[in-house]
Amino acid sequence: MKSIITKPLWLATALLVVVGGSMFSCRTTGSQSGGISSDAASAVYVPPGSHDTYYAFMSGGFSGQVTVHGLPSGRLIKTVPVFSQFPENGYGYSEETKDMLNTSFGFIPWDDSHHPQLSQTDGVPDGRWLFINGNNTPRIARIDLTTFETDEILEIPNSAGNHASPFITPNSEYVVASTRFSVPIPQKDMSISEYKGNFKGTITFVKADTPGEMDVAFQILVPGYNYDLSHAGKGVSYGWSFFTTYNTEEANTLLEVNASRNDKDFVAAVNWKRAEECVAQGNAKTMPANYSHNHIDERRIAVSENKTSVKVLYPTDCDNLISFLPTPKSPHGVDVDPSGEYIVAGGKLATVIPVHSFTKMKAAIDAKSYDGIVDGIPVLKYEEILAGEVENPGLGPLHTEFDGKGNAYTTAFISSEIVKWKLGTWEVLDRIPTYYSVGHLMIPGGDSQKPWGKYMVALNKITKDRYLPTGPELAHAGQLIDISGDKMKLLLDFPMMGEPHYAQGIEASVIKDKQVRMFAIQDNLSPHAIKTEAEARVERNGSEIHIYMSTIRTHFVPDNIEGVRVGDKVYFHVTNLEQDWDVPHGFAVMGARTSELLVMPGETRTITWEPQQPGVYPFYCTDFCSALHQEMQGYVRVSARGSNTPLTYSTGG
Ligand code: RUQ
Ligand code: CUA
Repeated sequence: MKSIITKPLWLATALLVVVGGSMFSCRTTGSQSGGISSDAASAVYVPPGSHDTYYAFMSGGFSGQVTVHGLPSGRLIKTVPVFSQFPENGYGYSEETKDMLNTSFGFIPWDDSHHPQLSQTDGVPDGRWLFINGNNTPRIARIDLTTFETDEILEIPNSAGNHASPFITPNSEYVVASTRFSVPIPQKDMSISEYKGNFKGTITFVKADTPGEMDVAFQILVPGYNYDLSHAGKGVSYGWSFFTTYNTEEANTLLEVNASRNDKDFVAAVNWKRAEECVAQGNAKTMPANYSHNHIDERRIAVSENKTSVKVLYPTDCDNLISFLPTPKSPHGVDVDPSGEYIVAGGKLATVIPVHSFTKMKAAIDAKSYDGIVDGIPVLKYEEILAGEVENPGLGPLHTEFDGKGNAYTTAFISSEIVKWKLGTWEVLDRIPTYYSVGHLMIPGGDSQKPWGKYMVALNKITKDRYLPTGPELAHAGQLIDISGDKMKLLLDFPMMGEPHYAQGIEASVIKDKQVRMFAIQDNLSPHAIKTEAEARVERNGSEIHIYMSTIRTHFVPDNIEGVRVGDKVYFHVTNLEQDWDVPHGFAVMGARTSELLVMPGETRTITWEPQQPGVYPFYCTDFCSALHQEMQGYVRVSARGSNTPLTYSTGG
């Protein structure tokens, strides 16, 4: 969400002049510590040997990954590869995982990940799975939180820029996906100047509650706006999901000016329970589509299937499916309070934070009190559905989270601060500067029905002077803020990977005792597994060499292999026979054009190698596994093309 920085300067300047302040300029020259209180150090100190009390899942932004930090320490404890290849463990390189990155465009080794979402039961994060969107080539991934591995990725058809995603419904029924960029649907070759009225958006509901079976339940065809963010209704608004739009002008060029003309854009309120009825009644059209569904099966191998159609609902074929809630001024985030009654929009160019009332919205829909109808979608009246407006909320409000104690916290990007305000009275209670240009914020459970309202993390786009400088690109960072008292207190800065977007947090106890420690070797269903060293072997099949190799502290079997020729394709099928927690072995061979393999206890992983020249090539274990780790090695002898060196290998013991 870097685009806001490049918002026309005149806008930012105008807003600053209107408010008559120069908060931004004095902030940027402010003190380094930025008002850290004296007890901050002890509040974030997690003594050596102790655990943090929360897991925080951070989007890896343009790294395409997820990072896991502990709170309150901020310590980075894991990188989970999702949409990008990861040479550290072979994700996306090994034969068992590379199909996770299949799409209808072929193999795509990168994406831009924005919004992690924890699975929920009854509106509360339950610690089973984490979902995250791929923004560039529209996809949604599922991470299993017993292994911290990505085990499913679904591509989203009829979408372009999967930004309003994957915002989950309260029982993990659906994760949503909505197109940021409207495009011709179905795609075709046409002039961009014909955008208005011809390009369309889609809002997609993906079935999410069964691992391995993510699929598009239905899509809704919507006008050609930009769909930006979303959150599901809960409590009283259970059964609804809300999506912000901007560019209701349907401009196709110079959006920074042309999409900022309308005084109000819309929050689209989608009644997904109603959508289910319409689909069940056969009101959806089946449309050809081409998209991939990838998942890790019981063999722990990625399988990729190609899907060929989707169900599309037109709002004209399903009454009361969507309503448009007029919302000032290119809204960005949309957040629903723990009760489900208040729908808070972050009008990034607005001077107030508008809060819609779900009850009033329902009444207006029932009374058919419309301002007009667009493509079958009624537009409600702003004043009629408004619960209240937060005045003087800071400049450039973007995202809001809740503490479960009746308070809301909104980030203000332009004035670099977080503003605390009260639900119901809309009065501003407190404000705290952030360093700098805060985008999202995260309170563990802060978008659910039961926030753990103790800490808040500000997710900043710019850090300027906060860290040691590192050339042209500086650290991205989170800032931990104590929200347990009346006044917010800054506790800690900590750097993060990629550009931070959204994050999720959960009490550690929900997850930490459910961890898979190893895979039982007797249950290893890989067709390339060996269960004992005695099964280790090398087989030639034409120009393919299959090496069935075992690892255990501290040797490979086989460790010496001869008879490989230039022109062969060599498959190293490495099975880790260890049955102990935290004893992976690594594998790397000189000249391989892939990555290393990191093989977990009881698991089999395969990497391919095409030797280019005759010689003797060492391989070794890359993970320091014991005192004799440096002894864990072997050689492959490679002979010239057509040579008759016999195929031999050591059998150990
Ligand atoms: S965005 S800084 Cu990509 Cu979630 Cu709002
Ligand atoms: Cu195995 Cu080092």
